[in-house]
Amino acid sequence: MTTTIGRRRIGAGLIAAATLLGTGAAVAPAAAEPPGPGDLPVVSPAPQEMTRTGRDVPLPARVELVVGDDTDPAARTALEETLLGHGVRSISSRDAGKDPRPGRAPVQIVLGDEARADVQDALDGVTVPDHDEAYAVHVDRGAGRLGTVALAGADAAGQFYAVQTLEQLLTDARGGTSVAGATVRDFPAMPLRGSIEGFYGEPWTHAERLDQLSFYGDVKANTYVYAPKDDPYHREKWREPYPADTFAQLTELVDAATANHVRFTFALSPGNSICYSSNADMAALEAKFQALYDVGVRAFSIPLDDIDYTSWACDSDQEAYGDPTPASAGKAQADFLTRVQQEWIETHEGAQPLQMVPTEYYNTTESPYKAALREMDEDVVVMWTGNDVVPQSISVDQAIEADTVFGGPTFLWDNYPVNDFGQSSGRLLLAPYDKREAGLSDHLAGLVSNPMNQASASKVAVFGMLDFAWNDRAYDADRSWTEAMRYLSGDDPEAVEALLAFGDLNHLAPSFGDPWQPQAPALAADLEDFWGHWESGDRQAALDGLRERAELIDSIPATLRDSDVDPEFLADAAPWLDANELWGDAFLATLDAAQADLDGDTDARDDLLAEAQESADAAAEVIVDPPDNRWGAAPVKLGDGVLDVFLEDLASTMRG
Ligand code: LTM
Repeated sequence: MTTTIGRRRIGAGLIAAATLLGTGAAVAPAAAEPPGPGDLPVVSPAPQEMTRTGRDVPLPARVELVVGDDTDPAARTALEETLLGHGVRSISSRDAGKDPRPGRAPVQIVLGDEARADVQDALDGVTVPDHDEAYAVHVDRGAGRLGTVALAGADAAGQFYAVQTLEQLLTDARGGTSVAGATVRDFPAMPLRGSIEGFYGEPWTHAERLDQLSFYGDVKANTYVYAPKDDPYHREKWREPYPADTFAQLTELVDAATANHVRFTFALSPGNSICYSSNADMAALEAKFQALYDVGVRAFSIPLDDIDYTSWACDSDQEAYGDPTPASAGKAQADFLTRVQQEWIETHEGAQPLQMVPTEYYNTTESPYKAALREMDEDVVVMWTGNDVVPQSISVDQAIEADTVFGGPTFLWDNYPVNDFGQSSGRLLLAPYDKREAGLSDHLAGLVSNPMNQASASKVAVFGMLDFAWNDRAYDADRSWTEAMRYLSGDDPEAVEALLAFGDLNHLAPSFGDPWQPQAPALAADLEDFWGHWESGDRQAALDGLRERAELIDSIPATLRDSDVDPEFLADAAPWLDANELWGDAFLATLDAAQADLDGDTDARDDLLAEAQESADAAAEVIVDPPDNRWGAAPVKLGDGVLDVFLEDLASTMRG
């Protein structure tokens, strides 16, 4: 069974089967000679440095893998899957330090720590950046069809990321796969990158979470924070242990995260009922953390968002901290979190600094609460959502202010593409990640997305966010958006075009005030051109110019349903695709009506306008049902305010 639509599209049984197929298969045909340095494949997230340094290396059917004790097992597994998914039939492995056997495979891939002697040789002078999670890839074509590929990591994660990059350097040419002749030196700009399942409403399913973890591995994310607001054992029943079956699933997630170099971060949100000064509550929290620690979790978080911080849950807090106020709540939280950091985190080997979400998470305004919270142990990492819960934009200056008021570099909880609030009712949020300033990486501890209840559809925005978190200074929203669609479609150009057009119709990004990204900007630009021609009197040019967009929109559902686009994405998007089908009909019928009008055929015009109205009415009645989201069943919003308004306006123009 195929496990993911992403880059490593390979079944679990395939490795064994393909390896058994033997070693006699022919070498892949020679790759085309590279036309120049600009012809390298796009790698996402964008590497810090990537240059063409030689000719492509044809990937033969037989490859030798050189490994050592230092080789990261997850990186090795990912590499083997990648090779077998690209036509390699046999992988032999050789221990570093042992001489190659006569008749060895034409291509050697050397995977390991940068310090290993044979890795250094294969790097041929290329250095791994001095940075956590850094890596280098060096592809060197020798005489004939020989070649060496160095995959070197500064640490285990670096090795894993070298493999992820290698996968994107594989290109098909003349029927065979080749490795682009590139040298990559790369590292992440932000230390923590990933997502926080922190929304209200139906939590993700176990299968969705497993799929997400594999996706995060593909895009070099290292963090998944488990914080679903509607998991009762995360919030209301935070003191109670997980039932055995749920705990078994959590354990499976921890293992899947580890296999993808993702830190499963376990969050407990006790703020609605905790007694900060109670040793019993401290013990309850520690017991819950301990259970997860025992199955391999090393990162923990205590979110205290969306709680009432103007009342106490017990008399002893009143005695310890006086009347409940934001300032006394800040002091109580700071004391409690300091105890967790110093008494529990620091006594548990390998545990990462505690993370927390303050109750005032949504601004950088100085306040008595924040002043009290700053007294907390300085190792505790504080999250912040930007200014406003769903901010219009996030600037470097704001991040600097956040550092000051929260007492150190903050961990950005970015509320995009989350769609659990009223303004997002009926919406799928598919616009690219945008309006975050380059340079934020200098001031943030990390960046996580709070995604939609629709896990797979969230990948569009999260892909961009992770591109930004890896290399904010090279981030290009449009490029990244297209790459996200390539990822989701398995690089099918027709599906990419349809996904981009669908994304345009689902582009509005709401906030608690005005939207921070507009609806359907590409369609809106085409409509502006239309009216320009129409009003200047060239109505035929107006209609001809818009037909292509209308046909594209009309074709989206069929193109996507007939494609290899991730079926989970299609399931998430199903109601929006249903509405799209009807809006496509309405759009085409309205243009046909305008054409009939121009041709003087008023009967045909009226029939077509009636048909368009019927489709538009039916489109307006499509609802999201059953609802994943806490706004419940809701009418689907698609291209709203743009397409519907245009169809109305054009019809009114015809009616006179
Ligand atoms: O943003 C934070 C820190 N908390 C909540 C989230 O759980 C919720 O998903 C978003 C969007 O509604 N808003 C919040 O305030």
